[in-house]
This record gives sequence, C-alpha cells and structure tokens, in this order.
Amino acid sequence: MATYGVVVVCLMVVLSNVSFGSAKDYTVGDTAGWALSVDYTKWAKGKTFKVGDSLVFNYDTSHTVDLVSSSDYTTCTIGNSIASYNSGTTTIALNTTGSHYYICGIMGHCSGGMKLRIKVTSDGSPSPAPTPSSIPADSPSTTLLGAALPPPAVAGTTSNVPVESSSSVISPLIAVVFCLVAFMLELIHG
Ligand code: CU1
Repeated sequence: MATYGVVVVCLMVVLSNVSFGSAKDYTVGDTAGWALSVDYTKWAKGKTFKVGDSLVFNYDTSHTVDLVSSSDYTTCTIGNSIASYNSGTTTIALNTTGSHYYICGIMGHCSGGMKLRIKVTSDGSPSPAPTPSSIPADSPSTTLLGAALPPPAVAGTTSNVPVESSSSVISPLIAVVFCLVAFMLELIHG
C-alpha cells in the first residue's frame, strides 16, 4: 500500500527536523584522538562549532587538555592554563561564542602539534536589532509632517520578534501537520 510509504517518508522528515536542532559532540582528532602528530588545524577546518555543542577529547594520561589564552596558544606557553584536564576522556561543553584555545600541558607537546583553536558561533537564535532605538530618535522631527508613518514601522518590528524566536519550534510542527494531511489524503483516496 502507498499509505505505508507515506508514513515512512513522514517519519524521516520529522526525525531529520529534530536532529537539525540538536547539539553535536565533536571527537577531537576523530579516531586519532588527542595525541602528537595530528594536525588539529586541519581537523577543525570546515567544521562549524555552535554554542551547545561539545568537544570530546580522548587521550592517554601522558597528555592533558589545557584551556589557554590566545597568546599562550600562539607561543605554546604551558603552566598558565585557564582550566586543565587529565582524566583521559574530557568532554567540554561550548557555552560561549568566540575563539577557544586548547593545548597539551606537557612540555614540548604543544609545539609537537597538540594545539587546537576553534571558533564558536551562536546557535542561530535572532538577537534584537538596534533599529527600534533609532526610530524614536527621528520621530520628533517627523511628527508634524507625517504622524501616521512611524507607528506602523514600530508595530512591524516588534511583531517580528516573537515569530522569529519561535521558528525553530514551528518548523517541526509544520512537518508534522504536513505528514498528517498527507496521511489523511492517502486514507481518503487509497
Ligand atoms: Cu601531550
């Protein structure tokens, strides 16, 4: 029956929508892990790190994972770390945007290649634009000539904000509704 096919396709659509919004775990160095003789610049290239994602460092305990400043990253300065881990498996949640720098804290290992720099971007949720504050600044000079113009512009900008912020919730809902409609059409016609 065609109905079964519709259900399978719909499940795939819904599941793919859900996975798009979830956080990712990145295993640093993939199967090589956190070790000497791995090019972590190459590993990080092309990857998009977002707030909510995590880095997973797998290493033997002859190494450490040190969170450092950009200058300590550049100069491979050890002993000055912001945070240091040595358990062998370290998962670091990326909670802030910007560049994050990690090196191995063992003498000579950073210059031996154990240094990782990543850029973390926001998760895509919209931030309020500065335009609303610029509109009232202009309004005193325009009130005499065109009092009707400013109110629609302000109403338009404020009504956009809740719609944009809930778009990540709406898109899976649209997929579910689409699937239900397709499923019911199949039932009626099939
Ligand atoms: Cu090391």
